[in-house]
Amino acid sequence: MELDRIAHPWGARTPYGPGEQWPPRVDMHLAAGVTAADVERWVLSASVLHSNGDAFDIAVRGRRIVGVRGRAGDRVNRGRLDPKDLYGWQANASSDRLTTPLVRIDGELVATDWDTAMDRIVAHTRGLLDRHGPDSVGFYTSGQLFLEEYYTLGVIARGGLGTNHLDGNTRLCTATAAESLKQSFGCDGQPGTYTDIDHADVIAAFGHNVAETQSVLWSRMLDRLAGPNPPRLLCVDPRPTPVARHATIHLAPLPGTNVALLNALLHELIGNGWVDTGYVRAHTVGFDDLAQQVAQWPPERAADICGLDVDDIRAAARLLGTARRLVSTVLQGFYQSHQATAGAVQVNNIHLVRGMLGRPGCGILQMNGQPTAQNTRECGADGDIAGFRNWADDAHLAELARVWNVDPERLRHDSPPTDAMRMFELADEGVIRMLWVSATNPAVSLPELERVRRVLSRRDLFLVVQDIFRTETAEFADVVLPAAAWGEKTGTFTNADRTVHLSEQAVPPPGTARSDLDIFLDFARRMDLRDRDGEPLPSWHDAPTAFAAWQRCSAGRPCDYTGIGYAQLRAGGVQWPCTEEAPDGTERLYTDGAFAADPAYCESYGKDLVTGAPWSAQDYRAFNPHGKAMIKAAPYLPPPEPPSPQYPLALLSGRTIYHFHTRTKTGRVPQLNRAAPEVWVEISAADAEAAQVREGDAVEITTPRAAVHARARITQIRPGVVFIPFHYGYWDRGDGAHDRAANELTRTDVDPASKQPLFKTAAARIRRVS
Ligand SMILES: Nc1nc2c(c(=O)[nH]1)N[C@H]1C(S)=C(S)[C@@H](COP(=O)(O)OP(=O)(O)OC[C@H]3O[C@@H](n4cnc5c(=O)[nH]c(N)nc54)[C@H](O)[C@@H]3O)O[C@H]1N2
Ligand SMILES: Nc1nc2c(c(=O)[nH]1)N[C@H]1C(S)=C(S)[C@@H](COP(=O)(O)OP(=O)(O)OC[C@H]3O[C@@H](n4cnc5c(=O)[nH]c(N)nc54)[C@H](O)[C@@H]3O)O[C@H]1N2
Ligand SMILES: [Mo]
Repeated sequence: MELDRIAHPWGARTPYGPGEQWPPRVDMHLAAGVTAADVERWVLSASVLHSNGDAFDIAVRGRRIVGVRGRAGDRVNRGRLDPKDLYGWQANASSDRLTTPLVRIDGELVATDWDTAMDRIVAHTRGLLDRHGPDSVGFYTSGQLFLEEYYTLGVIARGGLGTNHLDGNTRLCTATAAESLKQSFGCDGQPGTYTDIDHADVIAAFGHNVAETQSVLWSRMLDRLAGPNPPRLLCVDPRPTPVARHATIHLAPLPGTNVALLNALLHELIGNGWVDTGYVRAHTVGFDDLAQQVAQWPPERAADICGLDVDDIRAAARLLGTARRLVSTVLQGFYQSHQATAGAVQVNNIHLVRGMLGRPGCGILQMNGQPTAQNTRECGADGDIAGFRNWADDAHLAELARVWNVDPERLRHDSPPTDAMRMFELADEGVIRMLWVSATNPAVSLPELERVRRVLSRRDLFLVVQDIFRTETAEFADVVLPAAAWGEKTGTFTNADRTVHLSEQAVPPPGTARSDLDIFLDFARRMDLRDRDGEPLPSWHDAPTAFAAWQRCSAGRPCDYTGIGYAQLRAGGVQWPCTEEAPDGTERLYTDGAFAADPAYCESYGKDLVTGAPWSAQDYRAFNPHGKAMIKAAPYLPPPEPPSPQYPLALLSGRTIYHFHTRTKTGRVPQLNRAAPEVWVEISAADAEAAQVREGDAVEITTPRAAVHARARITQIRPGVVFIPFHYGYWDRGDGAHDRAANELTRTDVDPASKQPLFKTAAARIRRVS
């Protein structure tokens, strides 16, 4: 019998013990009236609604997707599927998919053909390049396209046009994961692996509601918890999430106080001698500075700042300090705050100090969120350079210029690659005059939406929006391009533990929609982009040839794909690096205490954790001449915009298990939409009583930016804190009113090192409305 996976999101338990293999459990959902016998083809794919990388097959009948079935043999999920994946594929067949390009004529978006739309874009780009140079053109892409698409876009933007303005919505998502890994290990790349869960005796989730956001990974944890010798669980989250409910210790710090808490935990680890001194001496630099800084952080001090019980902090430290095999996961409760990188780096420090890295059960997962965020980063379609190369190292740029066969001068800029938040500022200042947005919906997902709308509606900004639906952002566009969705195109993607999956085309796209890869390549051809020998740039023409080009670009770098082929991926996911020497891929990085941190090899020279100022090559060489892991301490700084008499509550925003982001897909899926049809706000009983709010009442939430309306849900959330999901934009509202999107309320502000926005920091007040 198929369980109702809305009511039971994690499905049935399959308990297992430490060191055992996670038992398979195959989840399947087929359209009403369809049985497995009716399915004509099963087409290989994996999830695009989170970063877990759950592998499954798409059921096809005729030219329609009719369901999905988990792949029992895959290392990531062993057949399990998340509720969004079980039901989400139905969005592909929505009747309101974009099927033709649209262009703006007399203020209205009207349907047109591809030649007209693309020629407009090309004429505009040419004009801007002639008059203002490449830095008048910006590209804002995604964590949801395929590897082949990012790599192609990166080559076009950086190598073809020569602009420095290319970033992904990964800036909002995993910029801090990448930055914290660069800070600690010299390079992006997840040290750990999901199989560490199978071995761990302690699992710690830092600002990560893994139960709702990587629900299959959580099923793995639940199965360990249900088995013999279960791991103990530490949850650090101000909310009573499902993770908190299963935790051995739940610390609910006041929002924005992570660094104070982590400093106290490190104080206890060092003070109690829970330190692997041999590891620290052999493989790290910076320990003495950390010991000095955290000496000032007795748990009493943190307890005060974080609003925690001092004994709970001590107990948590003991859990971490006496763990023999520790896995930590970190996500948006750390990444979307004012000391994002500083906080995430302290989690890395716990593992370095304890020597808990590169062995079974000892892993760090600086998580990703989006399905292909890792690819955006490694392909350099964000503020990184392809192949985890160092933008500040001329030798790296010269090498990349050779791979692309372009003039190295085209890749050289005086400043780091522009981050997305800065790109919107530059557009606001009239410097960026064309913005090409692909597979992201900034009119709902960026902070402070009133400002975003102002920028997007500037008359001197030529806006291209490439999406599968007519989104809130598309409404501002000059040209809208209809894209093929997942299931309608072929390509690879890499999950949060470096597992690469292949997703193959199952059905044709609707109307004249085309894959993002085809669109980018068409643009390059129409622009007549050429390499140094006058050959077309990029030189490839489809997904397999793009992948082959990427393999050459990745050769010798930490994310080496040279040993991975599409044929091999048909048998199951493979973890990079995968080379001739490691033909089956690599489960854990840094197993021998050797890091990708050599000054001539590292991806970044690092940054000051407080100011974000980049270190120079000299600074880096002085600190870390032999390429060891780097322990970096940070002082605690109070969050901006703390609660005040006028705005007495701390406002958090985030996710529910049933929806993905701005709901363009999950809002169109009956099961998922019914499960969470409208926006709500979580509030404690004490705060509800003070505001005379009862369960289900309509309330208004006001911050210094705006007010939105939501239904009250009274929960065990800590008093003084309220939470609103950010999924609800206004594409599905007849009235078009924007009074329910969380980002009306949020502020424009970033972590200095990663430039990730502070979605979890705002002061608010609430009142009941009739
Ligand atoms: N169902 C579902 N799954 C998803 C997604 C989705 O939209 N829906 N999106 C995917 C993506 S792109 C991402 S990035 C991930 C995000 O996955 P998560 O990071 O797990 O999700 P969030 O709800 O954004 O935030 C996690 C938790 O951070 C806590 N938090 C807030 N402020 C603080 C703080 O100051 N300190 C601490 N310690 N915790 C704090 C919140 O209470 C919240 O429970 O999910 C991925 N998976
Ligand atoms: N307040 C608040 N704001 C947040 C967050 C938060 O926790 N709180 N989290 C942030 C995070 S972590 C993230 S990742 C962002 C997500 O923010 P967005 O990226 O803006 O959210 P999505 O709804 O996923 O937008 C993806 C878009 O791509 C389209 N799309 C899907 N598949 C394809 C495809 O194959 N091709 C093309 N061309 N388009 C496609 C979808 O229809 C959709 O419009 O939101 C951020 N904003
Ligand atoms: Mo994300």
